[in-house]
Amino acid sequence: MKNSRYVVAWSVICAMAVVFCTGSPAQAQTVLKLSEIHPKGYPTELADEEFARLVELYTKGGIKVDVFPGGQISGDEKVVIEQVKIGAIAIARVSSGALGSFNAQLNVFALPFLFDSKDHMWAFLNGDAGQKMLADLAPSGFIGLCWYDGGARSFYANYPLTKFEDLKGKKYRVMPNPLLPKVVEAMGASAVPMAAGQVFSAIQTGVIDGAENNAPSLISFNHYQVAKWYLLDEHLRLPEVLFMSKIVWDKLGKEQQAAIRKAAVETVAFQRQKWDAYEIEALQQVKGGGVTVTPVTDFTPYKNAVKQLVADESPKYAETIKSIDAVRPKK
Ligand code: GTR
Repeated sequence: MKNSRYVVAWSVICAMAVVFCTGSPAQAQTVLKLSEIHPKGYPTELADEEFARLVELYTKGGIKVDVFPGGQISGDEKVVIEQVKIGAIAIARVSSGALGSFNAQLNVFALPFLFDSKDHMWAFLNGDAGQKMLADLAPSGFIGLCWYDGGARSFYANYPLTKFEDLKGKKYRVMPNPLLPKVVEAMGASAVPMAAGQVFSAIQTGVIDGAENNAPSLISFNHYQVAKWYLLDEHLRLPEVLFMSKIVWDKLGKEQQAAIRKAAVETVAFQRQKWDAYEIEALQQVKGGGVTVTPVTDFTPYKNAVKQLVADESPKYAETIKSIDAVRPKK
């Protein structure tokens, strides 16, 4: 117990280096580490950089955010989240799919076909219920700062995958999350949970037949090089989250906390704009890389396959789903 307290205290010191620029405490600068799995230039990474710029501006140099892109700290978001929880990493940007293992309310996003569209998702995320979900990360040891767009996720594989029936009996990687394996299994495939950093070689060596993600991730993780079929069934929209360690947060002053919040909120429109442009470009790059991309015109078999699962799981998220339905675009 004594030992683990020591580890936590030491970790927080590492996450929160205080640099005394001139030796005078009045000019001390707090340096916070931010972990990002995607490489430099990816839409979320650009938003992290913008966030860092704004934090430094709004704290008048009192806080510097150091962005570590490309999974430099860890290519496993589960490890990153654990480190944020104990205060060893101050800030991270991860998928809500990964964070769902630490904060169950987020697993609502792991329900397939939850949102009708990108606009529908944002109407919810920007509304009171979406913002409350960020606030409700606190009991898990996190301060939710803002949502970012993560597009829609679809299946891709190293064998001809052009229709629903092709999923049957194949092995697909999923993010470690309590609900995601059930989604893939409901669609007839078997689910293999693993970290994003392991997927490339797992596809290459045939440990798995495929995975599921948005087009930008197929490029950023180079998966398009080993998976030559991409079936755009768009079964999930998992928003990205920028969040902070509550342990580190609680050590900051009120003004610094307000500056961090303001900076985060202001990066949302920035990230969405970068995302919207890159989503289109990345799909072109995937096609240009020799991948056969098949759009889905009839979603019926996909939706039918997960119908029972959605019915079984939905009661756990009844309040949130009510708020999601309330902003569902009229048909
Ligand atoms: C991406 C997301 C990453 C990571 C990855 C995954 O869409 O941006 O943060 O979670 O998916 O599948 O592990």
